[in-house]
Amino acid sequence: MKRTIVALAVMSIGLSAHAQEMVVKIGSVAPLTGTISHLGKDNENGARLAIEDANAKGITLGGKKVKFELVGEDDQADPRTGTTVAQRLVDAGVKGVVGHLNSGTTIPASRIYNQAGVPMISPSATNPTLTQQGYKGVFRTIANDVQQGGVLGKFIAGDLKAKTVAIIDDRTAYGQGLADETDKAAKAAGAKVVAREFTNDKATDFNAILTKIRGAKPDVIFFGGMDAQAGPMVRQIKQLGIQSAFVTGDGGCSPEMIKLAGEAITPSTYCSMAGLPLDKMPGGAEFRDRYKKRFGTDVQIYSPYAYDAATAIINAMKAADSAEPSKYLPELKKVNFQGVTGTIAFDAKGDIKEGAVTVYRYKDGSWQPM
Ligand code: ABU
Repeated sequence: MKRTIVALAVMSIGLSAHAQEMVVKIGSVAPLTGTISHLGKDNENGARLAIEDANAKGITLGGKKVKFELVGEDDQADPRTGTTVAQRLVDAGVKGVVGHLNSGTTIPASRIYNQAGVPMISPSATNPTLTQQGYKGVFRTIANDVQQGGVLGKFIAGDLKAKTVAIIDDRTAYGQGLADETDKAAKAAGAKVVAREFTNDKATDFNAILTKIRGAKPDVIFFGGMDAQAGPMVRQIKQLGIQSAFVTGDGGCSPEMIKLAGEAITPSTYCSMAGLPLDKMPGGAEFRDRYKKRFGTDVQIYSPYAYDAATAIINAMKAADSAEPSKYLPELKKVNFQGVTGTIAFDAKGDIKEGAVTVYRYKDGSWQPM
């Protein structure tokens, strides 16, 4: 009899502890299929690690123990799919979103989240328009392409002393936007843009546009687009015997780009990153090791920024003692903490306050910060 009473008491304590647990869903959206799924998975892994860390801490909100749950969606890097999955996340009741990866999906999806009052932080979308729309719950943990293109233009005309540059973009919001900013800055720094060509974000054959560019003999070829195109482009530049240096932005600044370019990549290949080198980030070395241990792969590009984005959402919820977007959004605007990538604090528009840009050169099998 005594034993039964004790067992019932233990069960009821267990049940009431369980009843007090609250599940808080956080969305993560990126292309998980297609040519840049390696980058999408990297973003999701970053957000997942932050959520696992928060759950290990045993956070309570409004007196209830919280279990954060990641709800992953695949937007296939496609703007239309991006808005469809954004609505799906809103309908699933997510309280915040880490994503999307591409500017071309993030900008249209941000309208859905804004209408639903769900805060979103992109760890990778760099097109300036994202934070210029006047949406109150839109943020990013990475520098934007006005900053990145400004640095690249100066780098091409100044450091590389290029007199002439040919510019190619993939016609996405990111690729075209970064190409425009780089074009402007390179001209302002004294270089001449001798060709302006475009492709798309599914292409793998660039022979026609490269053959046209070969005739102009530019000192530098700049490409605004992702690693899935930049890698094969570098191979074809070599095959056509073009001697120009090759420069691209953060979308091509991955280990995957080196793999795709193969033996065609040389120390005249450069890329930029809208942030600090992983080793120079305050939490970079530790993140690299923990990421490898947890997922068995190396960091591609944006996972540290995704980690910080998810942590910013969770920290704002803690400060508000609530997971309700209307309650924690004012706290999200005020976050100020040392993240993996640096200080995480946003300006009035939602851009990261201390955005950095790093230029890398390919050397000895990896990207080396210059
Ligand atoms: N920042 C490059 C990749 C993501 C994007 O902005 O489209």
